[in-house]
Amino acid sequence: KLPVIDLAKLQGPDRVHTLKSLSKACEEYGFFQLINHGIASESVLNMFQAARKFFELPFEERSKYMSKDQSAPVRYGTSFNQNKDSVFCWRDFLKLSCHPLSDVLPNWPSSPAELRQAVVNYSKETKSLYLMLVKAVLESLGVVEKAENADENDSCDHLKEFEDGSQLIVANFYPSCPEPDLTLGMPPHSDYGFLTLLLPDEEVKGLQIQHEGRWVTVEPIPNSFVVNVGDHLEIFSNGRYSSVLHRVLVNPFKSRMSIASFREFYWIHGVSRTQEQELPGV
Ligand code: AKG
Repeated sequence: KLPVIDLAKLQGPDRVHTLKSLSKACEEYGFFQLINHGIASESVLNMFQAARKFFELPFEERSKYMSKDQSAPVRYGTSFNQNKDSVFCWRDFLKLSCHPLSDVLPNWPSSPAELRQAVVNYSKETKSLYLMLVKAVLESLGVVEKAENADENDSCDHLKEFEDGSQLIVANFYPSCPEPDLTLGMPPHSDYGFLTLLLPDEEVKGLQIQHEGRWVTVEPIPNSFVVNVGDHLEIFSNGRYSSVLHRVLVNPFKSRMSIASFREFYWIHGVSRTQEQELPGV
């Protein structure tokens, strides 16, 4: 079972104790589940529904957003390349760059009609949650003493750097797979950023993390995020917090969706330690 962190407790009298639990989770698992995160369930629902509708569009419509340019404001990808006999992994994705919103928005898909608004709302809400978590992480590392009351010349400057930077929202869609033992939704990898905020499918499991040499399945908790340490935070913390390998299994009967939100800070842009392993049997 993954450690659970209660954001409400982080903001109350239990902060010090909760910061210790946060620290332990980041050291021992590199992952935790975040409850009472304060993001409106409507924003979450709208985000999932709009993304699902996008994946249900005809291929001709979705394929308009395919791009080899890694920095394109929108990129759609599918493992189901009609010209190849094999699949790399069993996943479709829609990557939307959210920075700055006014510049990228006109490039995002215009269909389904509600997608743009859903992503704008969701990205704004996750940005504030992200900053709250970054403050907590810095405090747990002892980089700032108490983030909210931090000395202006010292830690506030430090925190300010976290307010800028890019945000990427990735919707993942894993279709049901007739032979789930032959492929993976996503191969083992660690995330490159500072922290990843993931909304997993509440109905369908699939995410596994590496812990003490085994693959541990994440049990979804309703209305919660899965948060994980990325490579940048592992480096920033001098290896105290771990950026842990994780992967996604596919389901023989049900499709699965997840929404990941990544942020990258300009001052550590370019630091990357991608770990991708070959998939057996694919
Ligand atoms: C990623 O987007 O990097 C993931 O690992 C997705 C995990 C998931 O779909 O549960």
